[in-house]
Amino acid sequence: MSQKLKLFHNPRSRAVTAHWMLEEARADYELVPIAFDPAGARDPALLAVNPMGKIPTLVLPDGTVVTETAAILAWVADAYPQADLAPAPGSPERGTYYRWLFFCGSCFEPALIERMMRADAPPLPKGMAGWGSYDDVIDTLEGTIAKDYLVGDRFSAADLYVGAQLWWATTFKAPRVADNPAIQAYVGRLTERPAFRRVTGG
Ligand SMILES: N[C@@H](CCC(=O)N[C@@H](CS)C(=O)NCC(=O)O)C(=O)O
Repeated sequence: MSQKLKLFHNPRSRAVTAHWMLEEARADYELVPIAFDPAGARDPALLAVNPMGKIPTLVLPDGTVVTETAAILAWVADAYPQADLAPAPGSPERGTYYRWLFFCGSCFEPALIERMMRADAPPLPKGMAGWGSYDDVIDTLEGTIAKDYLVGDRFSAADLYVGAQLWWATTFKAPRVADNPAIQAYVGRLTERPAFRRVTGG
């Protein structure tokens, strides 16, 4: 059995975030390229491990499958403690770290998708939508990223995820992101990191 981690990957997908994380951790991994079929057919090798047919999907050497970007980042951070990408379990910073790591998938991403893909529809009721509203999400992020890092005074997987999503949102000109000097300064600091440049070829 291969001792390497396997990341199902496409360079134009959320798998870039997981790839960036594996590079930050200096993990031993291989990429399994996944092509997107315009007709929507999913790769059978991917479906065999993840019935959602989604990437990123990470397969561990023992065959365990980890899906969902936040889960992959949390797993990698804990598996490579020497890379110092997460505060120690039980430390006061751990709660803040989890908060921002999970904010992306629970709040930022659905809010962004609602705003970009349902721009003409009335906003969903704030009390029902788990992310409240796009503007609440952006206000919250703006207040948080004013300091260099989300957790304490150093880079963590939470910055990697928030930074990757803000960078991704910038590429398609998301309102209040692409034209926001504080957000762009934060994204700029993170995307200068050598590991990010290695995965994006920048
Ligand atoms: N909840 C997943 C979302 C993953 C996802 O939607 N990935 C997209 C690529 S960015 C995908 O695999 N799309 C291909 C498809 O659904 O066929 C995560 O956070 O990782």
